[in-house]
Amino acid sequence: MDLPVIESKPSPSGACQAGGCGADNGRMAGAGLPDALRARVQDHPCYSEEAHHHFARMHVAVAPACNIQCHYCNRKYDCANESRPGVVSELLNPEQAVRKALAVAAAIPQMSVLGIAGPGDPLANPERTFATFRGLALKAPDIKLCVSTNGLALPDHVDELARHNIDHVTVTINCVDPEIGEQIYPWIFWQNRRIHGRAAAAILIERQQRGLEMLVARGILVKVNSVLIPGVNDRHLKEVSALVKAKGAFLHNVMPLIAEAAHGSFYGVMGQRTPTPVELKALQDECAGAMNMMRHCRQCRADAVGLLGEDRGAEFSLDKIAAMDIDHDAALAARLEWRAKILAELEAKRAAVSSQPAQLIRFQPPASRPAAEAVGRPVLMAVAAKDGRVASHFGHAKEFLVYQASSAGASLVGQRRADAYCSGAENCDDDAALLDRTLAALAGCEVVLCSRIGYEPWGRLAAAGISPNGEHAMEPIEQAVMAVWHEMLAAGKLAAGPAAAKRA
Ligand code: CLF
Ligand code: SF4
Repeated sequence: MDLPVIESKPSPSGACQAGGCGADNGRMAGAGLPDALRARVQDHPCYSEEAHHHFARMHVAVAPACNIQCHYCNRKYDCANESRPGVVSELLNPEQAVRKALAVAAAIPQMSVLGIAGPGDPLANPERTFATFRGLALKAPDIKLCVSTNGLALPDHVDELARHNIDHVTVTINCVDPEIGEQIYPWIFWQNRRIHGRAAAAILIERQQRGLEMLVARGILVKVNSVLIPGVNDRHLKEVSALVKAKGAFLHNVMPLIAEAAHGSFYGVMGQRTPTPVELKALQDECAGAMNMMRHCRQCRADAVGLLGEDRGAEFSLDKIAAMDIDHDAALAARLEWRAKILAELEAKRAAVSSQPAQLIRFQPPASRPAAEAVGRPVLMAVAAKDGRVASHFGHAKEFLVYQASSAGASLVGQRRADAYCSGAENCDDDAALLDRTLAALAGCEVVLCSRIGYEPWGRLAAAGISPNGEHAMEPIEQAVMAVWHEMLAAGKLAAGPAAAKRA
């Protein structure tokens, strides 16, 4: 069987182009990217918003140790720089990790990326991390390799990352000022010494920046994660965003702090406030003037498996894998077939969009509706989505994707977690307390699109000023969102004014 061609990496100047791609290219694998760059991100669910509807990632928890302490971390849980605390991952050795990755890649043809993101720091465990990458690269060379690090050990490992053909590296950079850093990091462990306070933060920041520059110089795509900590780095992250973009980072992912007393982290115990969805979006919007922002991160676990937003890890415990009968050649063929099909569909979509007049790009209304002139205020709409379509029952949704619709088109601006409160297949009327929580999670949205919805939630949404809409079931999300926006425009509901300003 022919193996896929591994893309050669562009020169450092190509990577500078990566840093230079505009914030308007909010979908990251869209028409605005140079072809060579698009080829590198179009099947990575984190680096391409489009891809996240179609391609899956998995993490293997092979990295137990960490070389720093973050105030939002409790070592009982996974590294909070890349994954949310919750349940401790099943720690694997490299051989087990490769076996698990191959089993997942055989069962889920959408799988395109293997990431190592914890439970500690992958580069504080370099032997285990690189042994895992080596093992998988030999047996499944079509799978992209991805790593997420706090950056302290990064300069020591950039050459090895490049040698292993690791094309996507995430560095968590929460600050570029040691005065702010000492409020986030109580200590680091470096050169066989524990270093505290501002001196520790200064070393960490210097190592992160040096590592970023070295990666960019080698043409490796860099995503920067930042944890938004209200009152600590919220006013500072715009400066971080501008700096990492200037140094050639491809993408910036500002994630909300998770701090709950039950997690036992310093911030959790001290009652540090977490940001609201509105604060998160406002900061992402501010940074977007200078940087290409990621809006679809799910803060997934260090052993997450599947499409972003779903976790199929329980299907692939070591005992279940041992019982699986796997045909690796057939699995590889299925992955390549899936990839070719999805990429052809995305290419066709791009070609259709680029053949339209520039001012009508992005889902203009049917001829019977008003043209997409620059009138009408932006509207936030929550979508119960699956595979890029309006495809989930309202009561079954565990998350809603939030799109902003305006005369400029539809763009993803975030996601809100929800509890799937409905246990029945035919209605959505089950659990009132869970419904209350879902309603609270949808604050600020004016419309909810879903494939079906029951009478009770319909009435509750309407009473809360949110219009439920089940008329676009199975349509592609952006097409459905823009159709609803144009209906609202035609009905005279989108005049700019105080009410609109208040909602935004
Ligand atoms: Fe994993 Fe991270 Fe690679 Fe993605 S996750 S190592 S870049 S393959 Fe993705 Fe998960 Fe957000 Fe991370 S949604 S937490 S950004
Ligand atoms: Fe915890 Fe990750 Fe910070 Fe290490 S880098 S202390 S594992 S959040």
